Amino acid sequence: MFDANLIRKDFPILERQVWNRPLVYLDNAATTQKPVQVLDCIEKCYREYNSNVHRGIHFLSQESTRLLEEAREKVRSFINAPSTDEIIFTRGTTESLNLLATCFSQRFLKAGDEIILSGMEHHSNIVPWQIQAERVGYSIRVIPVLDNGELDMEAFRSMISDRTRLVSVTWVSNVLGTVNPVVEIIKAAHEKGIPVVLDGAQAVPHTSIDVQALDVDFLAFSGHKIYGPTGTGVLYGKRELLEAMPPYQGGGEMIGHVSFESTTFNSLPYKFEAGTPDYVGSIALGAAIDYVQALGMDDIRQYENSLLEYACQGLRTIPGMRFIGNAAHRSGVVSFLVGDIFPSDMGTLLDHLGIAVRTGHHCAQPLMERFGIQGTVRASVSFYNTKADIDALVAGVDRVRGMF
Ligand code: C6P
Repeated sequence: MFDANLIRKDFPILERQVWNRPLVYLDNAATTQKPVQVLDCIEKCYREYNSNVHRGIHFLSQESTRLLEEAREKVRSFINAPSTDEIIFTRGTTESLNLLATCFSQRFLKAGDEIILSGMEHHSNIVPWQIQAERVGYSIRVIPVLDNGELDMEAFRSMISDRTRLVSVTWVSNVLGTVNPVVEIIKAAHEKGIPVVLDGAQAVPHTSIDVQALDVDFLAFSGHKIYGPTGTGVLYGKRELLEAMPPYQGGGEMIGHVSFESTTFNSLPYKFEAGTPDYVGSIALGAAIDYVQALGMDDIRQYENSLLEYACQGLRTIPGMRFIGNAAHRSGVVSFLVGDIFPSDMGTLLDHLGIAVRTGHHCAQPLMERFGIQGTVRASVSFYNTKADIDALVAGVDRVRGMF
């Protein structure tokens, strides 16, 4: 049985009081809290194993290298990638997407080409492509978002052309919670031989992933959103694409041989991991993956979906409530506005009741423009949240409404 109250005992921060009230943490889409298993792993790494990886012949270096590569194997198995060579450790989704935009554009894109993004992308899946589009001369087409917060799939199909070279979309919207039809998107793109990138930042923490069953070409996600340390992340890519791409950054570890005349590069995945990596972070990300796998990703999905549904039911009863996004398939987050209360006012007053939510544009300004709003109030759930947290949110929102 899934027992959130028991699980909460693994998360010391959830015991905190804020403004003399028990913390109700509903900002999990921004970052998740860390279980003692991850905190202990970080401490143990620095206390017992700390030594630079892939560089030392000595005992500690061999040990930390082994632990890092074991963590890579945990990530591989977690997303069912064919090989650890295809798992690149990064600083997070943002760095994964910047790496990809830079290296993919350099190798595969030219002036006159097109790539397709969607209207619900986080800035991390817009700006890196824009920077490269300006440099290379390709153009960006945008899948429109329907009023209910779903992608206009008909429009998507009609914008695939002979010039399309890549589709890069978010799996789950960090604002709307929409779970996009990624199987359909990948199938439509692959029928024309076009590779697909999935921004998995808001999907990977909430559902089980199988990159081979999906046949997705690239997947980016952040460690800190899946109970791991900040500054960690992953880029998965199919071997043949990664091999064809040039390196992202130059420096230690990514080389084969260096001379002033020419340099050869290391094999995958190290070609894309220049410099001393955050090996402690990645090892602790492995501990986070162990943790969520022990809970079971399917159970996590079911529990969180029921909590989200419970939240929507409660919030719906509040006069003046307007949900932003009503897609048939949703995950993780609920965004809303109440009457004409500014989201930041709602967020500040909720905070004084001990309730942490995020307010604002959520790094998705084009989506805000699409809905003609400045921002939203967003509550986002984790498996350690309870119905009591949701009751506190609903009561808090209603109380704030009553103040205006
Ligand atoms: N969204 C949110 O509160 P980083 O910052 O690199 O870990 O993740 C970037 C990112 C990329 N794509 C999506 C869909 C995301 O949701 C995020 C991060 C957080 O919604 C912080 S802005």
